[in-house]
Amino acid sequence: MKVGIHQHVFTESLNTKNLDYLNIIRDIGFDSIDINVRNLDTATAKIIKRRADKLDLIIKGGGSLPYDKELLSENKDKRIEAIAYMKCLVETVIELGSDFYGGVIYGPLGRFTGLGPTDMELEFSAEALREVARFAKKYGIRLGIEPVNRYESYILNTIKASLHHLKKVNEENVGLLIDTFHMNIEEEDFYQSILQAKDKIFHIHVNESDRGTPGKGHINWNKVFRAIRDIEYKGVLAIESFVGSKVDIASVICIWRKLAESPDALARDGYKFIKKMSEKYIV
Ligand SMILES: [Mn+2]
Repeated sequence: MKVGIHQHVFTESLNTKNLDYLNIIRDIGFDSIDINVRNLDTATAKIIKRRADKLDLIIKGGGSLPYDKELLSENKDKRIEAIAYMKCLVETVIELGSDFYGGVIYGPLGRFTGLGPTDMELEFSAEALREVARFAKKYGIRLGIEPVNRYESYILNTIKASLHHLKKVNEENVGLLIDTFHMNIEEEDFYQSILQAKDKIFHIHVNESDRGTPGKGHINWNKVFRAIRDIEYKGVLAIESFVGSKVDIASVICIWRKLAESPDALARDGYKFIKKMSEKYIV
């Protein structure tokens, strides 16, 4: 099983000055890195790709829609603007040489109306995803919609609702990015919910109940790994946490404290734990 880690464990933004994080990650043993493509220009993306290639490190693109990209607005111009923005992010994913782009890409993260999703909003979301998926497909890129907990979005909170949305989108290269932190809040059972999604799962964020070090909280990892084994998941298990990220992320997902001693400690301890669990269940 390939184990990855999110850049946000180390830093809010990757740039030409901190590329050594890639070496640190590789040295620990990780096979893959999740990179946030928001605020990443294509020139920097190219440089990151070169370093990752040298290290034989896989890249998975990520990045949720910001608050001001009103993909679900009744105003058509705003929707067009949001779709154009998403295509720009996909262009950065192309430069990174990644085959994947996922996150809260079905509506703006952290934006609420006080109601659940309307049929019209879901239709706008599906329409936009269809358009971006067709664009991404030309470059061999798959999209992953990530259901997140109710405090971060009202559009898709569960795997079940997301599978329903996938049917509406109806594009083969759109699937799920599932995340154990969100699942711990919204799903009834880790095993059953992973099983129902099966081969629609394109990417997985292994994320502890407190968003700290995997293995130190109360996620039912035995159920998670049993399910991953039973669906014969072949993708990456990427540790996601936010030790190295500050203001920009905190304002949306409300992380106000240090989740581990250091990014390095979280990465090492998390890697050991995920490796141990996958050896127990999969290898
Ligand atoms: Mn996640």
